[in-house]
Amino acid sequence: MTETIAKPKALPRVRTERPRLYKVILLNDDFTPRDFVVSVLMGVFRMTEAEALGVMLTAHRRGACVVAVYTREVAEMKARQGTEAGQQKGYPLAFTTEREE
Ligand code: TYC
Repeated sequence: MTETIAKPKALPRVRTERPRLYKVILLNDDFTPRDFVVSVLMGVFRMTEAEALGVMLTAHRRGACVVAVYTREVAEMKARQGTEAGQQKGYPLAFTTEREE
């Protein structure tokens, strides 16, 4: 009887790529009240009042501020929720998304 001894098989090399990340960016405008911007940042992005105030002031002074970084679907959903919250009140508040390098 012939006996074959199986050679141990090399494990396949599995390559997992990390998902690309997207920034949510808050854009300044001249009309949306500051405290409304703060309340949207707290509600949609789960920020504390102090964090939201800092982001709002940076956007106000510099024109825009990165709010947070997420995978694409989450970033786009949060940007839409924030923008729609402003539209409901008739404000031009706007969030955009941008792919990270
Ligand atoms: N510039 C607005 C004002 O003076 C406040 C504001 C801040 C609006 C940041 C949008 O992303 C913004 N009422």
